[in-house]
Amino acid sequence: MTNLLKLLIIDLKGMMNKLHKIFNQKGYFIQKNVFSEEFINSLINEINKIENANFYYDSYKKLRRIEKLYDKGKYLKDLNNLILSKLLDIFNKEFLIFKDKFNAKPPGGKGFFPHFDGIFEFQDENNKIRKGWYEYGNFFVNVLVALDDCTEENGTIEIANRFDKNDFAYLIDFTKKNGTPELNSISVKKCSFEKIVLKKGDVVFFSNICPHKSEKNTSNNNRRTLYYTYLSKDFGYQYEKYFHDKELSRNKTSKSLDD
Ligand SMILES: O=C(O)CCC(=O)C(=O)O
Repeated sequence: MTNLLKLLIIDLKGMMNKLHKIFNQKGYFIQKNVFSEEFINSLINEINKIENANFYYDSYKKLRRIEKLYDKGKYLKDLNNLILSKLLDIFNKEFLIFKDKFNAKPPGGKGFFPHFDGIFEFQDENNKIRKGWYEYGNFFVNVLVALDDCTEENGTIEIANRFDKNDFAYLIDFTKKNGTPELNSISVKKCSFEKIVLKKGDVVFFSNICPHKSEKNTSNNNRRTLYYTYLSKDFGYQYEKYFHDKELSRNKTSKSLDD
């Protein structure tokens, strides 16, 4: 190996360690220009043709979300594999996909209340109270891929620093405890949200314990994003179980403002 190549590898490792540190301290970071316009267009084409996934519409009958789609096309699968290898580089740890969704925020589409992800109680089919995502593991990474430019005008995501302790019993006390992970008003006041402005093809990695929210899309165009959420491989492949439990769950409340 040449000295230059060795230096480049050391440099790359240093960069990955830095991202890992930022994730542990702050809970989120942005990577610019990760995917080409061509790749993103191929993803959009695939998403537009999907049939056998879970579709959600808002009260105006506009498509808001598609779930269970990561294995429904070549590019969607490639995306998962590319993210898995990035996660391995950054965290020096293997992950598995835990859940996935395509969010379509159409013009006029409303935003999301400030919330964590996965910090809520749900009642299973036997009326037993369950601990949100923490039924399946406790180390989650959300990966948001911008399929459109995400701007203040079209209601881009806003993220605050992660809370200090990744513990379900501790975090639930900061929420409204209404079956969703929505933060209570005292907790919201403590958060300082950063508007995350993105270009098509940029990616945001963030912890589920970073409060996040978004505003209405006031532009004339869609704001489309893909969210793939990963769980440390230590907890096994929980994807099917998560969606099965979600379907049977008696919670019907939502953290979105209008769906
Ligand atoms: O991208 C957004 O508008 C926020 C989405 C969000 O927080 C969610 O789907 O849980």
